[in-house]
Amino acid sequence: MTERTTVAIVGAGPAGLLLGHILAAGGVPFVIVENRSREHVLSRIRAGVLEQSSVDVLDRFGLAERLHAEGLVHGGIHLQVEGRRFHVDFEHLVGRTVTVYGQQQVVLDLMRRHDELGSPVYYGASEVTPADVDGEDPHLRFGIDGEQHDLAARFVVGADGYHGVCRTVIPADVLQPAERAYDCAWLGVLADVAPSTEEIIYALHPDGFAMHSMRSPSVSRLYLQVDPGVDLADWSDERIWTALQERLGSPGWTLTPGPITEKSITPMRSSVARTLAYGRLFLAGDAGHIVPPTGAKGLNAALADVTLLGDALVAAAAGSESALASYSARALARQWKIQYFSQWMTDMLHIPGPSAPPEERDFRYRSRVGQLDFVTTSRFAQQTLAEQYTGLAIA
Ligand code: RFL
Ligand code: PHB
Repeated sequence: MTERTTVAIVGAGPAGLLLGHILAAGGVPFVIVENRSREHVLSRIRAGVLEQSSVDVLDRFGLAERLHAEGLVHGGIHLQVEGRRFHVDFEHLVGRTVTVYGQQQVVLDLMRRHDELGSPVYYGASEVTPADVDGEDPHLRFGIDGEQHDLAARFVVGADGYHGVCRTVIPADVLQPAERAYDCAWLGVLADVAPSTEEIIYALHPDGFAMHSMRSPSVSRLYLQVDPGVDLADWSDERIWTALQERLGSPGWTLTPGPITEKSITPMRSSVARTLAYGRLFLAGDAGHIVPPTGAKGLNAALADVTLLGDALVAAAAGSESALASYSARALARQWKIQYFSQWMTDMLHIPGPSAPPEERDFRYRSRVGQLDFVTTSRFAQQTLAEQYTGLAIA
């Protein structure tokens, strides 16, 4: 089957689905092609924090109705060190907030609106293959239920995540990602229990980092720093709750455990492609860059990318390609600020794992206690954190 569109979007994660809405609002034809089933896409448990800038973008396209009804507005976060818990008050410091609303819910809202609009979104596509993206006649080839599709497009967007196909069609000497690996990973759990805190707690402990987040008034999301190679089978629910209680413990406070409904390990790495543009192919979101989750930036950066790219594609479809020509440079300049912040938060809150020499762990722990003591007593440091955590302008 041969089809033609203006923008072929690979990937129906938050980036691809929001881009579709921006193009729809601008009257630009598009097709979204996703290799997993709709159910699989909706079942992935990931990010939970939306910057104010992300909420603003969803509002701009009328996509935030349920978010405003069900999302939890947080005026700050807690930083904890040596059992001392300190509230960083974003509203007071920078007059901004963040909203805790699961990535799954964002994706569900975006999908439902595409259903209402009757948008062309293919799920379960096989062998998705971008072709001739560096020529005048780009194509996307894929199979649906055994039928071969050949989609011709003016532009192809890779919104297919870090393990997607689009970045692989860019020659290695052009893509050239700058990368950093971390010596730790996060064990994340979802639990059917009311959160024991109103706002997120980020804690540094001699055993490593721990975090208490949430998804709703009755669902908690918690994370523990672990070594990258650990086996989930070694982490019983009881061991997890004991470690969380130990690391998040603070005088006069208790953590209420509950049934764990999901467990996973997330490795931590940073990677930024040298360019997000190759011929008529543009990368957005995790396809172009990833950060460790400590700053809560991945989802927000994906939404910011497609805001820039969507506006540029709408202008290009109307005959002006100058915004598209500068998309990669603008998105990467913003992204490197996000990389810096994510690295800063990660380094501040993690120490080397148990396999590192004890003297090194001790030095790193003590220097981070010093850093957290500084941040929790300096208004300037808190303002810097608050400005970045609540989100940079998308421009
Ligand atoms: P996604 O969400 O990975 O979506 C890409 C989509 O492309 C599909 N795909 C393909 N489709 C067609 N053909 C192919 N060959 C394809 N290959 C892949 C995939 O199936 C998928 O549907 O990328 P996108 O849209 O760029 O969104 C990025 C975010 O998902 C990601 O950055 C965040 O989840 C990162 N992240 C967090 N970000 C935040 O802003 N705040 C947070 O609090 C936060 N916490 C997290 C996180 C990520 C985590 N994990 C598991 C990686 C916490 C965790 C634990
Ligand atoms: C989450 O709720 O999943 C979450 C919150 C803050 C982060 C990362 C993840 O920094």
